[in-house]
Amino acid sequence: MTVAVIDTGITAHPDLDMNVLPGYDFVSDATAARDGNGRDAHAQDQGDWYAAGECGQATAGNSSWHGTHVAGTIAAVTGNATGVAGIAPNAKVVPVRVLAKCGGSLSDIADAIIWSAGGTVPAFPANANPATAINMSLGGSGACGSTYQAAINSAVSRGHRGGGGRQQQPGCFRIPPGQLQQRCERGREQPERQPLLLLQLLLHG
Ligand SMILES: [Ca+2]
Ligand SMILES: [Ca+2]
Repeated sequence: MTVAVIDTGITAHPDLDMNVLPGYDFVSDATAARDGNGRDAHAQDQGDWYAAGECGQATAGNSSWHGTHVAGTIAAVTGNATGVAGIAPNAKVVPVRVLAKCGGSLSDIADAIIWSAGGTVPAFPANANPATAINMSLGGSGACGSTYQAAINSAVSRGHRGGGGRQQQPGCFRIPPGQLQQRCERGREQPERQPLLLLQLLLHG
């Protein structure tokens, strides 16, 4: 199973590195990205810290390193007597960076969804490791707009539709946190089936 983690990117970690595949940085705002450029092939998390008065916050905030946290929860090396065990120990993670200082933009996230699933994003190289699951542990307020929906539809159209697998309803929805583990375990226990595409979208206020 290949899980695209659409989040803040990735940092090197000895309990995770062997399960991380090449990703992409979809953050188009170079200032927010802190890597001196817009989109590029390096999904390194540069930190999303902010000073007091920035990002609509009165007090300063430290970097979350949220993408690495999520990637580790999914695919930390298991059985090595080090750190933690991933809930999907046979999974590989494709880190896709969309969140940086003060959050992320809808257009970056939408393109990242399409790219992660193996779809075409004009002017960008194809993803060599299309996701069988996409994890988006990020939130927002308001309705699911047409840009998001189009991206989700593109991704879901590349998912498995038959053979007993379950197709997620294509749209913005919320999955209770505990269910991700159940879904990953189901994928591991049924290797004869083509994994279904899972979009875990947490788009709620
Ligand atoms: Ca960049
Ligand atoms: Ca470990």
